[in-house]
Amino acid sequence: MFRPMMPYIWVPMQSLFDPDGGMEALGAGAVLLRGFAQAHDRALLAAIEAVTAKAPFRHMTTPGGFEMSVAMTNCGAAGWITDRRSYRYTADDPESGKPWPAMPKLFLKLADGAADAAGFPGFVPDACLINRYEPGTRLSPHQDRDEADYGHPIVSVSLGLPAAFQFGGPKRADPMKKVALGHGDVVVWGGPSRLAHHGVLTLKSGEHPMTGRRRFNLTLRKAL
Ligand code: MD6
Ligand code: FE
Repeated sequence: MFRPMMPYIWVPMQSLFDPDGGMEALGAGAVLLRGFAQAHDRALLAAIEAVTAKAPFRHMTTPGGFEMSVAMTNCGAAGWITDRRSYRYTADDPESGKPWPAMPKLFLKLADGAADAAGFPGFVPDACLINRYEPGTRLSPHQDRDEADYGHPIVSVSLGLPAAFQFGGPKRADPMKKVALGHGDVVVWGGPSRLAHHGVLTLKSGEHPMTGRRRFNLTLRKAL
Protein backbone atom coordinates (compact mmCIF):
# COMPACT_ATOMS: atom_id res chain seq x y z
CA MET A 1 0.00 0.00 0.00
CA PHE A 2 1.22 3.49 -0.81
CA ARG A 3 2.39 5.41 2.27
CA PRO A 4 3.18 9.09 1.75
CA MET A 5 6.52 10.15 3.29
CA MET A 6 5.88 13.82 4.04
CA PRO A 7 3.23 15.05 6.46
CA TYR A 8 2.45 18.25 4.59
CA ILE A 9 1.00 16.36 1.65
CA TRP A 10 -1.07 14.07 3.82
CA VAL A 11 -4.82 14.05 3.75
CA PRO A 12 -6.16 13.95 7.32
CA MET A 13 -7.54 10.52 8.15
CA GLN A 14 -10.25 9.55 10.56
CA SER A 15 -9.48 6.99 13.24
CA LEU A 16 -11.00 5.62 16.43
CA PHE A 17 -8.69 7.86 18.42
CA ASP A 18 -9.31 10.96 16.37
CA PRO A 19 -12.98 11.55 15.69
CA ASP A 20 -12.31 15.14 14.55
CA GLY A 21 -9.48 14.23 12.21
CA GLY A 22 -7.51 17.32 13.39
CA MET A 23 -3.94 17.17 12.12
CA GLU A 24 -1.35 19.95 11.96
CA ALA A 25 2.14 19.69 10.46
CA LEU A 26 4.86 21.10 12.76
CA GLY A 27 7.66 20.36 10.32
CA ALA A 28 8.77 17.63 7.90
CA GLY A 29 7.91 14.36 9.66
CA ALA A 30 6.31 16.08 12.67
CA VAL A 31 2.56 16.10 13.17
CA LEU A 32 0.29 17.36 15.93
CA LEU A 33 -2.87 15.26 16.34
CA ARG A 34 -5.22 17.48 18.33
CA GLY A 35 -7.27 15.57 20.90
CA PHE A 36 -6.13 12.17 19.62
CA ALA A 37 -5.84 10.72 23.15
CA GLN A 38 -8.79 12.55 24.69
CA ALA A 39 -11.25 9.64 24.55
CA HIS A 40 -8.79 7.60 26.66
CA ASP A 41 -7.88 10.27 29.19
CA ARG A 42 -9.30 8.52 32.26
CA ALA A 43 -7.71 5.18 31.40
CA LEU A 44 -4.37 6.87 30.64
CA LEU A 45 -4.37 8.70 33.98
CA ALA A 46 -5.29 5.46 35.79
CA ALA A 47 -2.39 3.71 34.03
CA ILE A 48 -0.01 6.50 35.10
CA GLU A 49 -1.22 6.00 38.70
CA ALA A 50 -0.57 2.26 38.46
CA VAL A 51 2.95 2.80 37.09
CA THR A 52 3.85 5.43 39.68
CA ALA A 53 2.64 3.19 42.54
CA LYS A 54 5.57 0.92 41.60
CA ALA A 55 8.03 3.50 40.27
CA PRO A 56 7.27 6.86 41.93
CA PHE A 57 8.00 10.21 40.27
CA ARG A 58 11.41 11.61 41.19
CA HIS A 59 13.57 14.61 40.36
CA MET A 60 16.67 13.39 38.54
CA THR A 61 20.05 15.13 38.42
CA THR A 62 21.81 16.05 35.18
CA PRO A 63 25.49 15.21 34.54
CA GLY A 64 26.11 18.94 35.07
CA GLY A 65 24.73 18.65 38.62
CA PHE A 66 21.34 20.35 38.19
CA GLU A 67 18.18 18.83 39.63
CA MET A 68 15.41 18.72 37.02
CA SER A 69 12.27 20.66 37.95
CA VAL A 70 10.13 18.18 35.99
CA ALA A 71 9.50 14.95 37.93
CA MET A 72 9.97 11.75 35.93
CA THR A 73 9.48 8.01 35.92
CA ASN A 74 9.29 5.27 33.27
CA CYS A 75 7.61 2.11 32.15
CA GLY A 76 8.59 -0.44 29.54
CA ALA A 77 11.65 -2.60 28.94
CA ALA A 78 13.88 0.48 29.04
CA GLY A 79 13.63 3.66 31.09
CA TRP A 80 15.38 6.97 30.44
CA ILE A 81 17.40 8.30 33.34
CA THR A 82 19.94 10.98 34.09
CA ASP A 83 22.37 11.14 36.99
CA ARG A 84 25.84 12.60 37.61
CA ARG A 85 27.27 9.95 35.28
CA SER A 86 25.24 10.30 32.06
CA TYR A 87 21.91 10.33 30.24
CA ARG A 88 21.02 6.73 29.37
CA TYR A 89 18.44 3.96 29.26
CA THR A 90 18.34 1.32 32.00
CA ALA A 91 16.39 -1.94 32.38
CA ASP A 92 15.94 -1.34 36.12
CA ASP A 93 14.67 1.58 38.16
CA PRO A 94 17.78 2.73 40.05
CA GLU A 95 15.58 3.71 43.03
CA SER A 96 14.23 0.18 43.56
CA GLY A 97 16.74 -1.98 41.71
CA LYS A 98 13.76 -3.66 40.03
CA PRO A 99 12.72 -3.63 36.36
CA TRP A 100 10.63 -0.63 35.31
CA PRO A 101 6.89 -1.42 35.40
CA ALA A 102 5.54 -3.03 32.23
CA MET A 103 4.25 -0.80 29.47
CA PRO A 104 0.43 -0.62 29.76
CA LYS A 105 -1.31 -2.13 26.71
CA LEU A 106 -3.19 1.13 26.19
CA PHE A 107 0.12 3.03 25.75
CA LEU A 108 1.19 0.56 23.04
CA LYS A 109 -2.17 0.81 21.30
CA LEU A 110 -2.22 4.59 21.42
CA ALA A 111 1.40 4.90 20.25
CA ASP A 112 0.82 2.58 17.32
CA GLY A 113 -2.46 4.29 16.40
CA ALA A 114 -0.94 7.78 16.50
CA ALA A 115 2.24 6.80 14.64
CA ASP A 116 0.13 5.06 12.00
CA ALA A 117 -2.10 8.12 11.57
CA ALA A 118 1.06 10.21 11.12
CA GLY A 119 2.47 7.90 8.45
CA PHE A 120 4.79 5.70 10.56
CA PRO A 121 3.08 2.29 10.57
CA GLY A 122 4.11 -0.54 12.90
CA PHE A 123 5.56 1.55 15.74
CA VAL A 124 6.29 -0.61 18.80
CA PRO A 125 7.83 1.46 21.61
CA ASP A 126 9.87 -0.24 24.34
CA ALA A 127 10.28 2.85 26.54
CA CYS A 128 7.84 5.35 27.97
CA LEU A 129 9.17 8.34 29.89
CA ILE A 130 6.45 9.91 32.05
CA ASN A 131 6.97 13.59 32.86
CA ARG A 132 5.07 15.48 35.53
CA TYR A 133 5.01 19.29 35.40
CA GLU A 134 3.71 21.65 38.06
CA PRO A 135 3.33 25.40 37.59
CA GLY A 136 6.79 27.01 37.49
CA THR A 137 8.55 23.94 36.05
CA ARG A 138 10.10 23.78 32.58
CA LEU A 139 12.12 21.56 30.30
CA SER A 140 15.06 23.26 28.57
CA PRO A 141 15.51 22.77 24.84
CA HIS A 142 17.13 19.42 24.02
CA GLN A 143 17.32 16.68 21.42
CA ASP A 144 16.20 13.10 22.09
CA ARG A 145 19.34 11.28 21.05
CA ASP A 146 19.95 8.52 23.58
CA GLU A 147 18.08 5.96 21.45
CA ALA A 148 19.84 3.29 19.36
CA ASP A 149 18.08 3.95 16.04
CA TYR A 150 16.79 7.36 14.93
CA GLY A 151 14.78 5.61 12.21
CA HIS A 152 11.93 5.19 14.68
CA PRO A 153 9.51 8.04 15.43
CA ILE A 154 8.59 9.35 18.89
CA VAL A 155 5.01 9.68 20.10
CA SER A 156 4.27 12.25 22.80
CA VAL A 157 0.96 12.49 24.69
CA SER A 158 -0.10 15.51 26.77
CA LEU A 159 -2.62 15.38 29.63
CA GLY A 160 -3.83 18.00 32.08
CA LEU A 161 -2.72 21.64 32.15
CA PRO A 162 -1.73 23.14 28.79
CA ALA A 163 1.91 23.81 27.97
CA ALA A 164 3.77 26.01 25.52
CA PHE A 165 5.91 23.60 23.52
CA GLN A 166 8.91 24.90 21.56
CA PHE A 167 9.80 23.08 18.37
CA GLY A 168 12.95 23.93 16.43
CA GLY A 169 15.29 22.20 14.03
CA PRO A 170 18.33 19.93 14.03
CA LYS A 171 20.67 22.81 14.94
CA ARG A 172 20.45 24.44 18.36
CA ALA A 173 20.36 27.87 16.69
CA ASP A 174 17.45 26.97 14.37
CA PRO A 175 14.41 29.16 15.07
CA MET A 176 11.81 27.62 17.38
CA LYS A 177 8.09 27.81 16.86
CA LYS A 178 5.79 27.82 19.85
CA VAL A 179 2.78 25.53 19.91
CA ALA A 180 0.20 25.07 22.67
CA LEU A 181 -0.23 21.44 23.76
CA GLY A 182 -3.43 20.72 25.64
CA HIS A 183 -5.18 17.79 27.27
CA GLY A 184 -5.34 14.84 24.89
CA ASP A 185 -3.03 16.28 22.24
CA VAL A 186 -0.53 13.91 20.64
CA VAL A 187 2.63 14.84 18.75
CA VAL A 188 4.36 12.34 16.48
CA TRP A 189 7.72 13.01 14.96
CA GLY A 190 10.31 11.15 13.05
CA GLY A 191 12.15 11.25 9.74
CA PRO A 192 13.74 14.65 9.06
CA SER A 193 12.44 16.00 12.41
CA ARG A 194 13.68 13.15 14.59
CA LEU A 195 16.59 15.20 15.98
CA ALA A 196 14.73 18.52 16.20
CA HIS A 197 15.48 20.61 19.28
CA HIS A 198 12.46 21.10 21.51
CA GLY A 199 11.50 22.19 24.99
CA VAL A 200 8.64 23.18 27.26
CA LEU A 201 8.35 26.75 28.55
CA THR A 202 7.61 27.40 32.23
CA LEU A 203 4.18 25.91 33.01
CA LYS A 204 1.62 28.55 33.86
CA SER A 205 -0.55 28.28 36.94
CA GLY A 206 -3.96 26.72 36.45
CA GLU A 207 -6.35 24.03 37.50
CA HIS A 208 -7.38 21.13 35.28
CA PRO A 209 -10.57 19.19 36.12
CA MET A 210 -8.81 15.82 35.82
CA THR A 211 -5.23 16.50 36.93
CA GLY A 212 -5.46 19.57 39.18
CA ARG A 213 -2.32 21.74 39.09
CA ARG A 214 -0.37 19.30 36.93
CA ARG A 215 0.54 18.41 33.38
CA PHE A 216 1.59 14.90 32.41
CA ASN A 217 3.47 13.97 29.27
CA LEU A 218 4.11 10.48 27.99
CA THR A 219 7.05 10.20 25.59
CA LEU A 220 6.97 6.85 23.85
CA ARG A 221 10.12 5.70 22.11
CA LYS A 222 11.84 2.68 20.64
CA ALA A 223 15.05 3.02 22.62
CA LEU A 224 16.81 -0.36 22.27
C1 MD6 B 1 6.95 17.33 26.98
N1 MD6 B 1 8.43 16.32 25.45
O1 MD6 B 1 6.11 17.52 26.10
C2 MD6 B 1 8.37 16.99 26.65
N2 MD6 B 1 10.65 14.67 23.21
O2 MD6 B 1 6.66 17.44 28.18
C3 MD6 B 1 9.59 15.93 24.89
O3 MD6 B 1 10.66 16.16 25.40
C4 MD6 B 1 9.53 15.22 23.63
O4 MD6 B 1 7.23 15.72 23.27
C5 MD6 B 1 10.67 14.02 22.05
C6 MD6 B 1 9.57 13.90 21.26
C7 MD6 B 1 8.40 14.47 21.67
C8 MD6 B 1 8.36 15.15 22.86
FE1 FE C 1 12.34 15.34 24.31
